[in-house]
Amino acid sequence: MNFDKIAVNALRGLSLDMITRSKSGHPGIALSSAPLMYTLFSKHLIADPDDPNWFNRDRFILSAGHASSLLYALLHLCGYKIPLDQLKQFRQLDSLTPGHPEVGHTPGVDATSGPLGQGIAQAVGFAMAEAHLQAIYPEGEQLINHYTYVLCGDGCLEEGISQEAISLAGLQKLNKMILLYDRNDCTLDGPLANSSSEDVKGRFEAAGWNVLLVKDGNDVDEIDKALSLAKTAKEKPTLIICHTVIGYGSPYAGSNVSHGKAFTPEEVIKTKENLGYNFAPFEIPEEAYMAFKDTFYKRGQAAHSEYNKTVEAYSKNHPTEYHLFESLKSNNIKSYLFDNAPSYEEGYKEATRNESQAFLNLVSNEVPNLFGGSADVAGSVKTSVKGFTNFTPENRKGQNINFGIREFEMASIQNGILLHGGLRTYIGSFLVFSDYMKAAIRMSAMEKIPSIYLFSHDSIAVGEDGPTHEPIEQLTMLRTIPDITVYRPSDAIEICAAYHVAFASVDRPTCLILSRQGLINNPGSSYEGAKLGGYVVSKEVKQPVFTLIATGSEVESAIAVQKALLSSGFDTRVVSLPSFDRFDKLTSAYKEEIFGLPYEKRVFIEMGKSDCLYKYAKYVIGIDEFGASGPASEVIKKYGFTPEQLTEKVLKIIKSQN
Ligand SMILES: Cc1ncc(C[n+]2csc(CCOP(=O)(O)OP(=O)(O)O)c2C)c(N)n1
Repeated sequence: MNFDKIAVNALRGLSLDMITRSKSGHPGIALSSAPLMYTLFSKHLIADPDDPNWFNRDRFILSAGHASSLLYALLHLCGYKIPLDQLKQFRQLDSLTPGHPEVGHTPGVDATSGPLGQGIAQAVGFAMAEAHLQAIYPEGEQLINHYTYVLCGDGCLEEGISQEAISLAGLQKLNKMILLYDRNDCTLDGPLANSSSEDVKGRFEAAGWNVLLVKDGNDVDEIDKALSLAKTAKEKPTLIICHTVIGYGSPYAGSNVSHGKAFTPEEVIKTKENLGYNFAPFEIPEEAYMAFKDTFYKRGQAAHSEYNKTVEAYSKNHPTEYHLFESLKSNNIKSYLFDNAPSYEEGYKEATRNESQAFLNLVSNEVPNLFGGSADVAGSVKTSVKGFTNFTPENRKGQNINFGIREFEMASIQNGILLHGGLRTYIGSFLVFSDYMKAAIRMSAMEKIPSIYLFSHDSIAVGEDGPTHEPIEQLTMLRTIPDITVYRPSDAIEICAAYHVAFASVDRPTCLILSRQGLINNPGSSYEGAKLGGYVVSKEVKQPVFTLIATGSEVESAIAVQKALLSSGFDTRVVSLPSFDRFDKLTSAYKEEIFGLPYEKRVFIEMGKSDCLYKYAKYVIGIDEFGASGPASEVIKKYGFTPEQLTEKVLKIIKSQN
């Protein structure tokens, strides 16, 4: 019996039933992509629905995340623990079937997707992780050896990040990355031709990809052949352009109207009739399940048990490496890392970007699975690690990734690598360019992964490069992203604490904000205090009249102000607040104790946008305009941040209060 047709139609029918029931979703691509997804899962992809996180499974990333109904329907038919009832709850609160796929929430979903382009971008990270892991273990292909499949639509390829992604995947010859492109020639607003006239084939070929063509995206055999061919590629990633019809079979076939319109029940009946699939809503023919049971399920089970045997033999042949592999499969490296700060001589002075590099070197000695790099600013952000070689097609063991000037893709790759598992990562750029990465940083927070962002050149002290390179609002931007940790350490001791927090995390990204200029170790600097997020770094002599709060390089300045104020007869306290999000989690009693004085008697000093600082202090000395180009000391003076200028400003505030 030919299960192909019935299974494809079951996917289409179920997707429509889900969307129509919830009165929300995207039927157009579900109808056009069903044969692609069916062919991939029934004939190629290897995974085990009984163990959805099996480490050596093929990964699948739905870059066109709006096709979620199709993915959930597919996973259900494939035997993942997504009951039919959950398909009926599509897009409803607390269901297993949210609007767009969410990793860690729905079994079988390997990455969160929906923001177009980011799925392809993350997939590059998955493919890199696979290649690197295979290389760092002896006979590593026994431990890790799988494909990374992606499905995208026209929209993903219009997004700029897709270009960064394909360019890097081509350079790195990621031959086990296979991108299925549902070319239905429509986007949300209309025909693709309204917004793109590009030669996609030429574009991918120029980036070093194989390009295969499926002329009829309804032809399962043609798709099957293309996938088989793609898997034989030795040197290049493969794009399979599949010509399809948006809204296939529906009254809106070929029109963008089908893109995001929940069909009426009558329209669903009509579509099913056209497809020759006459089943009631959520009625599923047994053959549709069989179509996956005898193929996908059996293949996955056999592969998984074969893998278990191979790995058992491996554990005997390479016990040490096997143990390491097992222990690093989760992102957990909690057991290790600086439980104390190193001791420093009095007056020790260093840029926190240099301190960061020193810690990276230390981490690399202890963490054998470190993998990272920067967006062409390794020399400035200090992300190069002693002994690391470059990750290249010829040297898959290399731990240093040259991301090139592709910040957004770099951040997405990091997300992909961590979602894949088995490796710890870091990436570096200038703080001001965190804007380019914002969407991926946000994604890492939602994906609950321990991405580490090293952002140097953290203020107007950048100087000569001028306003385009001087971060003003970026700290605020990062601090407002939920579920990430942001650290702006003031010296070597605080950065040690920040490194500890970053590498101890298993489910939360961390941004480390680093200075370019040298910062002196503050005598009262505290490793434990910094870990908490805030503490008294310089006590009052007797009875403070004001509390000065600062972060990063401004802590040093605040302490200088404190000294100057004392000589004018004003006793103050200085609080260092390297991490707002960590500090905010502490009890109000602790926080009040640290501040010592009420809100009205506090001033916050930071060389950045002032808005979010009012949370802690009634008075803020910040910068609410773009910076200026000139030598750092002059720029700092222009904005009134020399210790003398700050003293004058704080004095004025204190006097106005008393
Ligand atoms: C970054 C981003 N911008 C916009 C959207 C909103 N959006 C969702 S689907 C879509 C059109 C995508 O077109 P295509 O990939 O061809 O999908 P199809 O029309 O075939 O469903 C848009 C604009 C989004 N999800 N992500």
